[in-house]
Amino acid sequence: MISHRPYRGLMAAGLALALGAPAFAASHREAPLMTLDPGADISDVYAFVSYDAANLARSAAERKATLIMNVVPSQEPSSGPNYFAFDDNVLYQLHVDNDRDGAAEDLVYEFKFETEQRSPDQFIATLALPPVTAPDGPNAAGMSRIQRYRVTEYRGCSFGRKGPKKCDSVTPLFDGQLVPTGPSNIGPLTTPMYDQTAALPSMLPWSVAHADETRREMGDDWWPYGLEPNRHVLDTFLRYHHEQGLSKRRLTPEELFAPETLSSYKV
Ligand SMILES: [Ca+2]
Ligand SMILES: [Ca+2]
Repeated sequence: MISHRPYRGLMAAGLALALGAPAFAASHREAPLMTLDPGADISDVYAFVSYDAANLARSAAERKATLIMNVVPSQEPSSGPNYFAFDDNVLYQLHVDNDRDGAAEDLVYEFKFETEQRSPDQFIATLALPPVTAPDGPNAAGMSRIQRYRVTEYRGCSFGRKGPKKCDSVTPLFDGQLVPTGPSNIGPLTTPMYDQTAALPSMLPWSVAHADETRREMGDDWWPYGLEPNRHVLDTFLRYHHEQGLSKRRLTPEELFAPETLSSYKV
């Protein structure tokens, strides 16, 4: 993490081709002081070739990649009613090393957030009155807090404490316009039609179709949460584990979790 003023800088560096880069990496709650600043705390960073059929049909050189940065780590889905937000004072950057020289400055995507608190008297960030069916505008009237962001693409810059310099190009994406973040997926009463409400439609044009296809193949809840919905998967894994000699006896799914976890949380 690099400090900038007035922004605190947060960058996920060395994506894709510089996995050996020593200085910056993602981790969950990796240092005591970092726990005081969850909006600037990276958890996971992902980079992969987008796997929709249209992209895979392109030549290797023409394929597009998906980059994902997660922040505000180790939160529970039930930690409402005011859910998690990005920080206007953090400079979020994804750094990419395209030429494998260990300097992840060939391509940088920078995200700056602006938060609007529209209803100061509403102490819950999102209410179902009326239900939220759009990320912004009249159909987002139930949201007292709306976060929007701008994205800037930097190519061929060198980055120092004062920011980028000597760039080949600096391009504001989305025509430099603010883009609304999706609301938290609170539930069907507050955020019905969540696929259409959240960031999916404003990201990639095929994302909604991809989600529809996934739902047809895997049902409405393709990441089931909790021990019971996943019991058969865990039990099968433990059976394989035992059959292949990796465990001395066949463990039960409950034995994978600390007893305190099972009593305190829906695991
Ligand atoms: Ca972290
Ligand atoms: Ca490089």
